[in-house]
Amino acid sequence: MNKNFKNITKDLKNSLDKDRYEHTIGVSYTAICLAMKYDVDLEKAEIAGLLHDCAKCIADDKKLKKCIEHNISINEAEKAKPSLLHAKLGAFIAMDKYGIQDKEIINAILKHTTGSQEMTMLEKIIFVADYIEPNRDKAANLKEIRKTAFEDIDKAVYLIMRDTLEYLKKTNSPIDNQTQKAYEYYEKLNKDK
Ligand code: DGI
Ligand code: FE
Ligand code: FE
Repeated sequence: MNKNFKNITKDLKNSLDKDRYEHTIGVSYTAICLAMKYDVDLEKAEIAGLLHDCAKCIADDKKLKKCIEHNISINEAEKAKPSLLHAKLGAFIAMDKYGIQDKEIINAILKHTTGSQEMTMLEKIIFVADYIEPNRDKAANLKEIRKTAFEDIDKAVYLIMRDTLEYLKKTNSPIDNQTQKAYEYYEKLNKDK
């Protein structure tokens, strides 16, 4: 590991629970592998992977409080399900606490939960690595998506969004506009191929 990231890793070990910390390390290494395949800066992939869930273990009421305190907008879906805010709040903490200034890294953290239309390669890598990292075992179609991730990343993004939306609909969860719009974009992109 890059020496500069040692402190961040140490800090994350304290602020995340054990499973979330292990997931974080898994996402970071998986993101590095995808970055090798798709010609993206390995250190950016590593750091974005490490920090993507840095706000995940903050209690929901505290997440809401911190967002209000720092003028981070809260939409209807986030109001109903504050855990969604860990992406926006994580991007803020990456800048504010960990001193990350790179916009590409911050955007990858910001978009990692809902996805977005026209994501950059680094954004897609974090979105996909989050779903396929080796500690994940419950998600649908993992075997197929893990393989697809290294063959056609746009297709992997689409498959993840399709399965996530199906799960959200089945569980009657509020759907963020961004999640829906991102899905429609990647669905069309894959159909037009
Ligand atoms: O933080 P992680 O668990 O590693 O992964 P994540 O940040 O992708 O969050 C995963 C959860 O977020 C997953 O259960 C699907 C959910 N999610 C994604 N988009 C939406 C959503 N949940 C709701 N309610 N609405 C969304 O639009
Ligand atoms: Fe997350
Ligand atoms: Fe994650």
